[in-house]
Amino acid sequence: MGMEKYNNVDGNPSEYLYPPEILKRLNFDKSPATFKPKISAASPGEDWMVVRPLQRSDFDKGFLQLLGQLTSVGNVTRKQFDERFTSMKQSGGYYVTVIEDTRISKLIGAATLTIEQKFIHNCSVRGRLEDVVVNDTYRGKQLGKLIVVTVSLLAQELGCYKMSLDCKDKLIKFYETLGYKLEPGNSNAMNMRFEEPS
Ligand code: 16G
Repeated sequence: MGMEKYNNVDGNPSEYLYPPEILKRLNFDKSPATFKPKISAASPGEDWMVVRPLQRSDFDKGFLQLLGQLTSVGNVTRKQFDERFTSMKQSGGYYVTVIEDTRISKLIGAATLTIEQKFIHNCSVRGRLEDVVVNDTYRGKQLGKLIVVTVSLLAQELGCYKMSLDCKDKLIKFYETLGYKLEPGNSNAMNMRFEEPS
């Protein structure tokens, strides 16, 4: 897989958001999650499944429809998608990661790691797990675990001192099995919601 596909920002549809090679380096034995059978980002368990960075062409592979299973997406046009892809890539720190069913060229899972630069902890970086979604018709393939462990190991690989998330109460147990903890006295997520532009 050539780096030219990664570096290209001229609208090449197969262009990656970040270098795909990093995912192959992740050591799944470092995760507290248990996979039965054993799978990883490099070997996701089916030959028709691939775990990879978001590509520009994913607009046509149902990425936004998949996100629509998580929350409101709105009517995002191809131009808006393209501009956001370019802007995420240029600013760095956005690791949108997906699972594709290559038999039908559709995305069936996604999760994002965002990296926040800090002055604290020796100018360290903090990871945030965002927008985790798996197509529920693929139940039983450990895809939720696979995509979350992938981006969590990626956070560690990229030097994050911690990785945080917020989620619905019913998902706490799931994230606990993957190594996330409710820290005593420090486990509240608070939001201030603003009116969204129509
Ligand atoms: C969940 C997601 C968050 C997403 C939000 C959308 C995870 C771990 N958390 O909290 O990333 O942005 O839902 O909900 O995936 P909202 O549309 O109400 O902001």
